[in-house]
Amino acid sequence: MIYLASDFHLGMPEGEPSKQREIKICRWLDEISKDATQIFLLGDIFDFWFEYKTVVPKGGVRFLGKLAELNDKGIVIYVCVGNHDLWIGDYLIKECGIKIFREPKIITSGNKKIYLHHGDGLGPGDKKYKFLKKMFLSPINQWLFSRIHPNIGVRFARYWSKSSRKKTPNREKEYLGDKKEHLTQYCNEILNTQEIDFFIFGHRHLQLDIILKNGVSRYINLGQWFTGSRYVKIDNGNLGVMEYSPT
Ligand SMILES: [Mn+2]
Repeated sequence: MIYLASDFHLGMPEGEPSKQREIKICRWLDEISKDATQIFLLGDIFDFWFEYKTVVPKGGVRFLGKLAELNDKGIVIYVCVGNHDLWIGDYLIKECGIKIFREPKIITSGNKKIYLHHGDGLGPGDKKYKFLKKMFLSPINQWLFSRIHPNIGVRFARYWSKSSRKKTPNREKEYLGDKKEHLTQYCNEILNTQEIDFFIFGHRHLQLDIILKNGVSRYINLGQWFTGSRYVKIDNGNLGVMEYSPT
């Protein structure tokens, strides 16, 4: 059984709300671990993450421990790096045994082809972000950032993450239509050259299940776990969109 979820944004807001969300995520992971063979977390698992050579940000201990535990049980856990945690390095790989991917990944289940990514920087537009992403991923810039004391660097990054969210408070609320949504446009573009049954993304923070232009393929957006708890379960090509409600 394959399970997918996205956009936990652990660490935001700091303190209790994030901790409660972390506990809920761990319970969900426990629940699905009963029959999961693979788990895909499609990005922004942390609201901010940076690995200094010998230091990682505080927080997320239960969650990281749970990933390590499930990995030890033999469940394969993949994390697609999102725009909020694009500085994930090899700490999670070494400590928790997870597999990281940054480019879109196509998997198969039964006879279905499934296209996975966080969703940032795909499709037309968003030029400013695409430029920023290049800057953020430049090794020299990462090296420079790592020279700043973590107390200052991490605080600055959290502040920036918070203020960038404030600038676009309404962007997440509604679907803008097939012609305006970058990810829908992107899926339809991909369908011109490839046969894909399901596209699954996060990033948009809006739960979506859209039939694409060929009339059969679907674009599913996993939404976010601030207020939602959507996940997808795939069993031999059969896809179910579910909501986790702890019992
Ligand atoms: Mn996000």
